[in-house]
Amino acid sequence: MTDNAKAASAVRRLGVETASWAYANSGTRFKVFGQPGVPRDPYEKIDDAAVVHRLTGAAPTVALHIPWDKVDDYDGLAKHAEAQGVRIGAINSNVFQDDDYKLGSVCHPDPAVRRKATDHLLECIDIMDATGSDTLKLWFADGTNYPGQDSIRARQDRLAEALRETYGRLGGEQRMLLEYKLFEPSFYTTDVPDWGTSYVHCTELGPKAQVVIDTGHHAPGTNIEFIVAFLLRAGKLGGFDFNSRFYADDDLMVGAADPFQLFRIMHEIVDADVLAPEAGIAFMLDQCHNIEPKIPAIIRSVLNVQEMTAKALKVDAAALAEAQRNGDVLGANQVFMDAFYTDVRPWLAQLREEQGLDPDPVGAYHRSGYAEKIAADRVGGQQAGWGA
Ligand code: LRH
Ligand code: MN
Repeated sequence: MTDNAKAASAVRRLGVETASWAYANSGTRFKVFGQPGVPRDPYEKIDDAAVVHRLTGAAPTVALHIPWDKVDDYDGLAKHAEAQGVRIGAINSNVFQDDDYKLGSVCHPDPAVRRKATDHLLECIDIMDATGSDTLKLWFADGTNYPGQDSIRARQDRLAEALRETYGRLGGEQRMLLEYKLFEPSFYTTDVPDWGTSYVHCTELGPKAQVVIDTGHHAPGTNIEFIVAFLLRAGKLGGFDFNSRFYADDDLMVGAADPFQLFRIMHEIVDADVLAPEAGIAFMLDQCHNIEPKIPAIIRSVLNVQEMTAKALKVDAAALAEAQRNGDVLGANQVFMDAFYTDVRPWLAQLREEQGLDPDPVGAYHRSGYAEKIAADRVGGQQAGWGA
């Protein structure tokens, strides 16, 4: 198989997981703007995710968030997804919106609150069993706002205890991904603030626990691709929550604020030969479309991941390795930049046509009339959101 054919096959097999909550209303503390046609329930969120997959051919799974996607019949929801041509992906826990969690959830000083939070994590695994999901994604807002508020070490002991119990409940092929975030909503300590903290907890837990990198959760100037390379080498990278930002956890479209960063990240993935689905790296979107139309924004995001991956597959690996071996700093950088500056869009459009897809998925969405249809159909009821 030629390099070009290998690259084409790799791109065709790339699966980006969209987020159910990105189809719903979201905003900031200042305002949550509604939009016409926003889903009212998880079924309608899955319908929209299916449209993204139908038009891109590259978004076969959709992540759920509990309780935002709570339903009476999870098996029924999974069957609905299947009928629509997608599958349920990661199940995201939520122990950050209940009044009891003001001082934390699994790290809370009160054992009764910790019990409640841990029971929610276990409930999420029940939902994985019911939907056929193999991935539990954990993010904790837990932290403190003032020095002295609580014991930093004691909170880590509490966290480890809850993670241990949750890990023990995982069955068969199931795994758990531990997400970290530098700050917000806590502003002094966050109990899982960085990759190192997540890495140590995941290593203590065992092989079914891995780190998830949310690209919006780092201090400004953090070299994220270094973290990617390090965790890959350690066999502890489980996946990504892709988005982009100019300042903090802005949750903008991946590749919008810093396409070169996304290219550098995907280069580490391609270079380590872990792009294929069987390598088990989850490429998930975790975004909020506060002002832009949500479905075309998510289509655009999937295409951004495809484009930066295609550019990474265009890196002349042999020339790069030789320049690196020879200490040819500028030569190596030139090889790297040549790939980044390669316009892969015509090639991707051709690949889509070969797959029977419209070469311009965003245009195809606008031409489909789907936006008008859901705006007309989805009248009444409560538009879905973060319920905060
Ligand atoms: C926290 C986070 C986490 C999700 C939430 C929707 O900022 O990135 O991944 O649970 O966003
Ligand atoms: Mn995230």
